[in-house]
Amino acid sequence: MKTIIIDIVPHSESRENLDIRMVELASLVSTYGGVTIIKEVQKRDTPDYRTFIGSGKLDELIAEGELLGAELLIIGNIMKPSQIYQVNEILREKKSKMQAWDRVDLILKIFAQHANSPESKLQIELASIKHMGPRIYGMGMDLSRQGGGSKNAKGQGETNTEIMKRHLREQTEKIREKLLVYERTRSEHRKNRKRRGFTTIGIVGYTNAGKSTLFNLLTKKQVIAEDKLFATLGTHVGKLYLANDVVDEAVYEPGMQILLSDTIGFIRDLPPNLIAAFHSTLEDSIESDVLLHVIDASDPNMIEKIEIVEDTLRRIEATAPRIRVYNKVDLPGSQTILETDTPEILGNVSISAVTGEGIDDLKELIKQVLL
Ligand SMILES: Nc1nc2c(ncn2[C@@H]2O[C@H](COP(=O)(O)OP(=O)(O)OP(=O)(O)O)[C@@H](O)[C@H]2O)c(=O)[nH]1
Ligand SMILES: [Mg+2]
Repeated sequence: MKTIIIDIVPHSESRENLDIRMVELASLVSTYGGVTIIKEVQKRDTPDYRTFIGSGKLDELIAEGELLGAELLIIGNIMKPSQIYQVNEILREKKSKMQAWDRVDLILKIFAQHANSPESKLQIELASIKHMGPRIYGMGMDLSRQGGGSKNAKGQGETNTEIMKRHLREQTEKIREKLLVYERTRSEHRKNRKRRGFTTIGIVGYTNAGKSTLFNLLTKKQVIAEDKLFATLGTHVGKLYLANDVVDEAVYEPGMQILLSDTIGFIRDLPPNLIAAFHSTLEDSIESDVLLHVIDASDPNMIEKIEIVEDTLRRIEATAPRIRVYNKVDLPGSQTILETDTPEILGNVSISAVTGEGIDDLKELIKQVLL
């Protein structure tokens, strides 16, 4: 799918940040299966009220899209429902083949592609209603203006917008109820694990940091790990094998078992609604005794991504102490450990989940932290 991407940034944004944002946006597009044919950056301090990008720029992009046969226009920002609605209206009026999505639309589409459990499907449905709902009200308003509307049983008029809102509210309720069942099951499982004396470790981190690769290495499981954003959407739990040449199992408290969980990754600018929708999936990590924060040390934007993860953890109230795992040190240019005196950070370790370098150090650290 030929795609045009445009990112709107304030004049103050640094050159470096611009590049980083663009690389991430392009990799979201390719994760979705799109082929980026035009990348544009527009510098403006306040987005256009009506269309976010401004009608001049939009016209330009529509013309370019027409010429190159583009089907998708991705705006790398979070737009107001009315703005994205307007842009799509303009595309329709100009008979463009393109559809416009904002950043959240794109992430939701990727989530929908990767969702393979009934629970994650429900979570995405919920997040989509939250995100798309107001846009649908917008369409409802248009219909009302065209003289729509109907009467309810009591004979009182109910506008299309009201009907739409009520319908979405009911949908949301239904999904919430279904999700609650999963949430209860998860919470039962957690209680069982506690009763059986399991210690739990949750793997968290930015998307594509290597969480699933590390999970597979430590649990000998085979969760899909690939160079795509949001390859993992559900939660996987496996037993952590601590015994190896360095850590003598006899020294390790016998009978103490550790469960490791791998889950969905974080990304910048995740709207709270989206995070909330994934709450039950994230709960296994939130409620862990210890967190492993996996960091891609080869990423030039490592420090900012660490901050985004910390911020997201705060937002979901995941307060467990954590070990920072600097991954991908086999890659050239990978950075060293960022020293920190935050008391919740129990330790730092450099590893490669691919070559196995540093894994013994990590296990040793886990042992020290847990015993
Ligand atoms: N060179 C190198 N590549 C790695 C390492 N760890 C993971 N990768 C690669 O990084 C990519 C992402 O790995 P995943 O394990 O899927 O990352 P993730 O954090 O689970 O990503 P999501 O589930 O998509 O959020 C894959 O292509 C891995 O092969 C490492 O230590 N070194
Ligand atoms: Mg993963």
